[in-house]
Amino acid sequence: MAMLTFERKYRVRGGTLLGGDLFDFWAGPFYVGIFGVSTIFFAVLGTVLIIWGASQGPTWNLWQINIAPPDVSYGLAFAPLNEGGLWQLITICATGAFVSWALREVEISRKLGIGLHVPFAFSFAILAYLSLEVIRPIWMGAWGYAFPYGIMRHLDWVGEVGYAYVNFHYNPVHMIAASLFFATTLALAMHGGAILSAVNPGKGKVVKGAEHENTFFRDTIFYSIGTLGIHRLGLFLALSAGFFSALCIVISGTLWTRGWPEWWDQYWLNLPIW
Ligand code: 07D
Ligand code: 07D
Repeated sequence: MAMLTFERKYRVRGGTLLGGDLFDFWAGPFYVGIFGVSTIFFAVLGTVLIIWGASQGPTWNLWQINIAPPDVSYGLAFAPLNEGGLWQLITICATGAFVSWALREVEISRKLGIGLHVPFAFSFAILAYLSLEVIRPIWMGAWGYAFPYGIMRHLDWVGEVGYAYVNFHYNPVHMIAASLFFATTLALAMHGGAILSAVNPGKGKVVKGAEHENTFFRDTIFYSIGTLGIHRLGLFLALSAGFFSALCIVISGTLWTRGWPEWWDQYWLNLPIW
């Protein structure tokens, strides 16, 4: 079915989670929906608040704009706008926009009658964000432990938090997460390469299919995971990377408060083989 015919057939009312027919329409190619409206509301409000925060700061340089969370002394209380209150409102807007976006993806998937894999995947990014900005700060007792909104400043935060635990590379869960990120890029590179090599073999050559791709992997590594399997593996690797990232930061400062290299000393030095 040609794309335009397909879209006409499937762009029908229904499948919404909230609000029934309200906002159940398209603006050009974009589905609106109640969650499209709430995404725009939170995203615009959050952006205005960032611009307001920037106007209160010393610079308009995009890279240096910084909107910091409240000082740790405020604990989990609301802070005055210019002392972290803006950061708190922006965090509410960001969470509202991310969750609205995920729910809009759910509504579109339901309309199409496809699985919820995409919103499920995006929810792992939201989980990682919330682990940094909400779960860990609440667990540690102050919003001041969250990362600040600034392109360069948030990198300083990652560095500072990394060194606060002496060497973050020794965090075993960070090791798993980093390995999973590497594994994800390896899988995508091999998958993208395999597909292109078969369907885009060069001018004048016959396009090949799944049998060729499967045989390539059986010949090189004895095993081909298959056409569906590679997508399952890719999704699994990527979601695991996000999950273990969220876990590695959430346990730092909560379950483990000392330097991460020390974590290994607990049992490594006590192994009976020494
Ligand atoms: C390619 C999809 C497109 C998305 C893009 C991001 C904004 C923010 C904000 C003006 C892959 C658009 C950015 C809308 C504008 C203001 C205030 C996704 C793609 C292009 N980071 N981070 C970046 C965010 C955290 C870290 C770049 C967001 C954690 C490191 C961009 C979040 C930690 C490095 C950015 C977030 C961390 C970056 C490119 C939220 C651990 C880099 C991102 C909401 C996860 C890299 C100058 C990219 C860089 C970079 C955005 C959180 C670490 C500005 C929105 C606190 C080490 N981060 N980041 O391409 O060059 O992502 O920084 O959680 O080296 Mg970051
Ligand atoms: C949080 C982003 C969520 C995004 C959302 C969507 C918009 C819309 C609109 C484009 C999680 C936003 C959308 C804004 C955009 C338009 C139109 C993603 C998030 C909801 N580290 N480290 C990680 C490595 C070191 C440290 C994760 C490697 C040092 C700390 C990953 C190395 C020290 C933290 C990772 C390395 C250190 C991390 C990040 C190498 C510093 C975290 C990925 C090779 C001295 C963070 C949950 C991630 C984390 C994290 C990898 C080095 C510290 C596994 C490969 C040793 C403090 N590091 N790291 O989580 O776990 O993405 O966050 O050296 O907090 Mg690390």
